[in-house]
Formats: sequence, structure tokens, C-alpha cells
Amino acid sequence: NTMQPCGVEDDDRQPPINGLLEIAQRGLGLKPKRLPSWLFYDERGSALFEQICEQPEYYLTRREIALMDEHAASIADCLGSDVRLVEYGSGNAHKTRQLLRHMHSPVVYVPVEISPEPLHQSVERLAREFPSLPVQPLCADFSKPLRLPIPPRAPRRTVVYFPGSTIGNFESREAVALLRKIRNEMGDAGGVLIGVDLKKDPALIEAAYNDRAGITAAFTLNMLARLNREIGSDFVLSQFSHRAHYNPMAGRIETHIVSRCAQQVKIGRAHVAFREDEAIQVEYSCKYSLEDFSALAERAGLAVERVWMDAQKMFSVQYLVR
Ligand code: AVJ
Repeated sequence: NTMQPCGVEDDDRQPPINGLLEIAQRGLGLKPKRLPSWLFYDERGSALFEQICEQPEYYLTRREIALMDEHAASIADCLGSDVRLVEYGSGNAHKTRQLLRHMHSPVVYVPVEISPEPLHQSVERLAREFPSLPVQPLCADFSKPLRLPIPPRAPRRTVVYFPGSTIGNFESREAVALLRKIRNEMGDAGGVLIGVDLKKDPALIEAAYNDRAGITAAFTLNMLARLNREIGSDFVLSQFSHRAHYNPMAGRIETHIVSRCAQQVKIGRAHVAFREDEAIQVEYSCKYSLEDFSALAERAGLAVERVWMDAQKMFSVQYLVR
């Protein structure tokens, strides 16, 4: 079960590597140390992420769902009928159902998901609720060029749905590259429906990544636990801590795993040394103003056609076209 990178960091310019051990060795050999965010999402990490979404401080998921509750009909009208909806990542059952319920038929749904198990589950659930909806699942890494399945009949338009502010995990250059890739896949008449978390009081943002129950900390440290499980490294979890700070200049949460003491960790046959307080950078979560995001879209040859926001203007869903 070799997981592929789910599109973070600038791995794409490096020679291709697959093994988790090599990924860990390479990332921990960098200065400063850095591990890719997709490493969070093994089974345990995905379960912890679902728990994060239920924490009172983590406003993103609740706001996006509220937004979809309020605006799903208007979003569906904007997309029009005869649409092929290609969803990047299929762990978003609730939001997707809200959208599909309002979309004007005919619709073809193409969930794209890297792990076969969640893909299979989401397809089964949807088939039960939308028995007449054609579903063409695609097990693939959405950060790589996709070969979309041939639709039953040519749709009028392909819309890529990318919810959850996952775009925030990419630095701007990578985000632009991903949007360009989407632009190619959707074709001339296509569009992108994308969830984007907005800039707001830094204290609220920071709280979302430092919940009182410590779920986010557990989620972050699970990356080390995962490496211990899968490559036999010997990280002592109590000797590391989670740190998430908002960088107002860059407009992003920067999450690190910090070594509590000077220590050595066995990674494969080698040992990696940590200084006290040395940090491994593990995640960026970029926040955008409407102007920021429209400039980003423009760099990818896309224009923002519509923006929907929740009542508190904390989160946005935006429709981009060529
Ligand atoms: C799923 C990437 C949108 O960045 O807010 C949540 C992941 N990390 N808490 C985010 C995450 C820590 C989340 N995304």
C-alpha cells in the first residue's frame, strides 16, 4: 500500500521517489527540515482530521457547510445543466451531496481520490442516495495530470469541484500550477468551483489550528507515529510538540513539529540529529483575501466569475472560468 504524494511541497521538480523511507530521509536531510503534508493522511490521520472538523475552534468545515446550505441552489444555477462534476478528493460527502441535490440534470459525477478505500466508500454511499446518478470514480493523485474516464455522452461542461480550502496547502507557485492543470482538464467551456478560506482576525485563525482538546496536535504528531509504524523509525512522540503560528506577512498558518530536546532518531539505517527546539515544517494553510485569490487565479489564466460567502464572511466558494 504505497501512498503517493497528494500534491504538496515542491517535490515535482525532484527525481521521482516512492518509498516512505526515502521521503522521510530526504525531508529530514533538508535545512530546515521539512516533511510533506500528505503524510498526515493515513487511516488514523484521516480519522483525526474528521475529528478536527468537529472542534469548536475549527470554523472552516462548519462555515463551508453553512455556505453550501444557504447557496447550493444558486451555485447549481450558476453551473447550469448537463455538467460533468469532477471532485478532487472525495472525503467531502456532506458538501457534495448538498451540491448534487441541487444540480440540474443530466449530471455525471467523477470523484477523484488517491486511496481506494475512501473512494469505494463514498461511491457506495452516493449510489444509495442518488440511484440514477452516473458515477465514474477515478483512483488517482489529483495533483498529477488526470486521464478522466470517457463520459457516457459528451457533457456541455466539465466543472472541477475542489472544496475544503485544500488549495491553501499549496504555496502560491504550486497553487498556480495546480489551477493551470485544472484549467487544461476542464476545457474551454469548463469551470472550477473551489473552497477558499479567507483572511480574518489572526487569533481566530490560530485558534482553529490549536484546538483546546488537542486534536490538531495529535493529528500533527501522528505523522511521526505513522513513520514509526511504516518505516520503523523510533520517534518518541512525547519528545516532540505541535506548533501552529499565523504568519501575517505570508497570510498563512505555518505548522511545525518541534523537538523538545536535543535527540537522535533512527530513520532506516541512519540517525537524524535534532537540536532542542529544532522544527520540522509540515504544513502551510494559506488564507486569502478576495483580491489575493483573484490575482492568484489570474496567474493561472482563470477569472473569478462568482463568489459565495457564509454570513460571517469567513469562508468562500468561488467559481472560476477561463
Ligand atoms: C484539509 C488542508 C484544509 O489546512 O485547514 C486542519 C488540514 N491541518 N488542521 C487545513 C488541517 C490542520 C486542512 N485542510
